[in-house]
Amino acid sequence: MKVIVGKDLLYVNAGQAVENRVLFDNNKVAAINLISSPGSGKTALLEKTAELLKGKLKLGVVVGDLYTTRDAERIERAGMTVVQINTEGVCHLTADMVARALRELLLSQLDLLFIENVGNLVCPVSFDLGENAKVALLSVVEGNDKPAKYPGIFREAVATVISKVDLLPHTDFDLPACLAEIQQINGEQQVFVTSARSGQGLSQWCAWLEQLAAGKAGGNHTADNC
Ligand SMILES: Nc1nc2c(ncn2[C@@H]2O[C@H](COP(=O)(O)OP(=O)(O)OP(=O)(O)O)[C@@H](O)[C@H]2O)c(=O)[nH]1
Ligand SMILES: [Mg+2]
Ligand SMILES: [Zn+2]
Repeated sequence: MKVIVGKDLLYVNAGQAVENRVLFDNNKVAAINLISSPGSGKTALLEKTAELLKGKLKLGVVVGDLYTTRDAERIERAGMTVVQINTEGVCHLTADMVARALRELLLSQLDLLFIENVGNLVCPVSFDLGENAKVALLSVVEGNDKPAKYPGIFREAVATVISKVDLLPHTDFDLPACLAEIQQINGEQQVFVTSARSGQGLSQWCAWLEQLAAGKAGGNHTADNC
């Protein structure tokens, strides 16, 4: 009987992630792995980002969901090229799933590729997808204690998006305490305080994305604010 342990799976995943990364590099596409708890606002952020970067960057999305195509439909309506991965119950994306999705995309025609991971703050962190940057989302309705309770993603993230700040007055979320905790875990990362509802913080977020894409393209892109 052959038993495959998690370590082997991660080893296989790492190999495929290297191949994905080569593909992104060859096509000069910046790939972002968006990771958060279910419902933190990943798709809403992408919908707004599409609106704000329209005409500036060519955006594509690979979206992971356990079953439905609801997010893909929203992303398509927002005007982005999208490929849906249904994981059939698996609670994270793997590099192999992403590789199969990439076959459905014309990467050479994109500047930025978002990979919306399955809503889950824990195991997606362990699976390298070949992305250039992991971005964490944390909404203010989840509680400001989350960075310390789930430090893995906040340690690895190049940026954290605090989302739904329009709801701040209705919660006991301590924003300064949360920002301090994120800083303590990883002081190198960018933090964006945002609302997809009011638009707060999204111009800074989009400017950062433009910089990221420009870096990947070798400086061919402009870095206008959106
Ligand atoms: N008030 C407010 N609601 C938001 C904001 N962003 C998202 N929402 C709402 O939060 C809910 C979840 O948003 P989604 O964008 O679907 O979240 P998600 O992280 O993509 O969810 P999963 O893909 O299921 O993990 C929806 O009802 C959104 O309308 C925001 O900035 N402010
Ligand atoms: Mg979503
Ligand atoms: Zn998982």
